[in-house]
Amino acid sequence: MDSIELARSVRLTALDLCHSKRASHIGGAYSVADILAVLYADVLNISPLTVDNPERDRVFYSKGHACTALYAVLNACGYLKGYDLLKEFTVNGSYFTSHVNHQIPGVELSTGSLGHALGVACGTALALKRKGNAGSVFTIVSDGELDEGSNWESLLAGAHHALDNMILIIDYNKIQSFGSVEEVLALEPLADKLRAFRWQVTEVDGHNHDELRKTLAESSLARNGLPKAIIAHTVKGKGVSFMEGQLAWHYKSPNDADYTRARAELEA
Ligand SMILES: Cc1ncc(C[n+]2csc(CCOP(=O)(O)OP(=O)(O)O)c2C)c(N)n1
Ligand SMILES: [Mg+2]
Repeated sequence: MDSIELARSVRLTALDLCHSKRASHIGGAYSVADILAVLYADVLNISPLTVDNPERDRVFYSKGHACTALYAVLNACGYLKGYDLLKEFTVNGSYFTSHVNHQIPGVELSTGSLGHALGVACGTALALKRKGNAGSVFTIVSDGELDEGSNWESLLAGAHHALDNMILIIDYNKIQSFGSVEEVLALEPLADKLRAFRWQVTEVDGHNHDELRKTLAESSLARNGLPKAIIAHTVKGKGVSFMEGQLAWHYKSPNDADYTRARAELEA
């Protein structure tokens, strides 16, 4: 499956999951869908057979509330053999909790309490460097999540330890739970802040697969003493017209009518 088909499949599966289980956070799943699709289709040195290989690339998915997108990409890429994601999602006792669970094959860290994965990823990247391990460490954070001070401590540490095997991807959809990022707690000028923290910064259209592929691949290869931050400009709810840029779809679950309309748009 190419990255475009994979992204469509991720959005369709997230829609099924959120609709059938009355689950939340479809807006944040849709803003990150293209990033995940390009990573898993074209960039990562990992496969269902190498999830435990020490030399693998790592993905730390910090925005654990948007679990449906991660579960969907792992499912489409064959990591979840023996599981029935659609049936098991949110069922009591199943691994497929409504925030990301590390017991699932291919998941490095349980997340959902925002602000924790970047620190763990930096520690992992430092350990890999010390061992001479070639793996890259990708971390995906949301923009509202950057309100958590723990991220800024991790940014300091990443630069201090020259973690050039670290690639931070910011899903900059400009919306958090209860308002826009700029009105709740402004991040701008974000690129300048990251550069001042001594991270190499690239800004991309987070829905343009060619741009994502090029930037992610180059960032993974460049071992130049600098950790990399990719600011991916995205749209919350991307792919479904009535969800795009709408705060309500941070939390809202699609009803039957929403489901039918969204499915038709995604399949068109
Ligand atoms: C530590 C912590 N505080 C609060 C929450 C509740 N919460 C869930 S999602 C969210 C913010 C969502 O906005 P953003 O981080 O921008 O994510 P995205 O737009 O990608 O969905 C919050 C505050 C949480 N999960 N963890
Ligand atoms: Mg956001």
